[in-house]
Amino acid sequence: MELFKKILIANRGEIAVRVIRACRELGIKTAVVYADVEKDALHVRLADEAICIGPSNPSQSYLNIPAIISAADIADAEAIHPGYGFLSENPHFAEACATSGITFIGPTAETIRMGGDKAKARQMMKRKGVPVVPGSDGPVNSEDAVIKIAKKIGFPVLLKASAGGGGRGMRVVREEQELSQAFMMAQREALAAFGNGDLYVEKYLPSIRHVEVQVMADGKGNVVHLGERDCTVQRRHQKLIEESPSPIATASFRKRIGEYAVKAAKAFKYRNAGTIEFIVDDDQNIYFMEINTRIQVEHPVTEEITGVDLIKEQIRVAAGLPLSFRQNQIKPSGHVIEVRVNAEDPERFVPCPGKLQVFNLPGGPGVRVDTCAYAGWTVPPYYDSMIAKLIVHAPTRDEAIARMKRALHEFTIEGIKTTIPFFLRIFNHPDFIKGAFNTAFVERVMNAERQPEKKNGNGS
Ligand code: MV4
Repeated sequence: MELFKKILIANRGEIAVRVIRACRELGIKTAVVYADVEKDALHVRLADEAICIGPSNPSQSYLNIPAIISAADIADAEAIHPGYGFLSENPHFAEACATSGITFIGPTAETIRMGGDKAKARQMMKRKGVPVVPGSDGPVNSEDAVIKIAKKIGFPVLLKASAGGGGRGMRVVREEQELSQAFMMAQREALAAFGNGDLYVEKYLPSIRHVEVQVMADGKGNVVHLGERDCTVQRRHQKLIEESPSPIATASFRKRIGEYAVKAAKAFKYRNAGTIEFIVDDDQNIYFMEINTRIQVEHPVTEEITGVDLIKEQIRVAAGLPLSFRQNQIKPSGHVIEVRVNAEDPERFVPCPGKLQVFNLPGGPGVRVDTCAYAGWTVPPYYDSMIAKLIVHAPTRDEAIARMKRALHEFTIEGIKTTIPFFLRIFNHPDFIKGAFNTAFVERVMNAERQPEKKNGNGS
């Protein structure tokens, strides 16, 4: 079976550039779409063809399904790569591609739909023997049902929106008196935000890490996991640093989490690159959270540690080829750390778009930069503020941290503020160096710096 002659890339920024690179190496022509304000974007310059599909507002361009399908028709592309964000997890888009005879480079619309229904996904995982946090079996449709569960598992509990995800639409309930109001508000908010008011309940775990597993599946029964990524360093559900192996991972932990991930992917009849997201408590208990049915921002961490090109593999399996590797051929080596360089004020994490007067990349051994930025480019205010990912690879975690600090020092950006100074503080922090942190780490560090007289500024 042969690969595609031409792929349309329905995205922008560094991920569009990343997909162009994979296509060029595979001998596949590329067409990209762009918003009128992005004529000078790198993805437009690097692609074989570029089609303007609308104005800056994403709903009229990068989220505009008819415009993208038309662009694929005009370009005569056989397949669409959706990247991440935008339409990448939209089952209607996957169906629209199928209807137009275009291959969607991703899982089936049905898998996307199942993954998007967090209450159902949780229920299915429980049934298949993948551990979930104690809580409801599927959605809960009344306050009384929540009370019954909370009495069994104990307070605090967490109300989560079934159509939410990534931390959106969650509410902690600390005691029974809070429940009635919390339930109604959470339901109303979920309905307004996602058009679906379904909620489910979990025991609230106060101290956790976020550890996810990359999987790759060909839809012919082959499912391989490519190790974990620890994404615990985040702020307000925005990941800031990702690394592999997880600093907490022992050999038995890695075996366990990998097996859970493969079991989960098989239950979803998975095809494509995917991520199984878990939370891990202080006793190393692993709980399934969500499945992400797209390529993720942090995929280079796994590419560097395994040597597998995940974008090429996505394209191959979408073309109907079997996976090009088996589980026993995946041999993770060394330690990889990625940071997301955002055009943001590092004190307050607010977007800081503008013109890049200077943009000098780090290099040398073990350094990779995935970016859409260049000197003279203006970061547009309409999209995500991430302008580059800096990924370092070294034999050990300590060496990876030293290499990251070296690379951050080399990285010179002038004209806008970026998160680089923030990262230098983190990589010098004793708790980061020890690997001893949970999801509250960033807030704790920022509070401690704001109130230096307080020794324990954890905000609680
Ligand atoms: C939780 C939790 C504590 N207990 N579930 C937030 C994102 C979503 N995927 C799951 N999230 C959480 N679920 C229970 N039962 C705490 C979080 C959470 C979190 C999870 C991963 C990474 C960062 C986080 C930050 C705050 C809360």
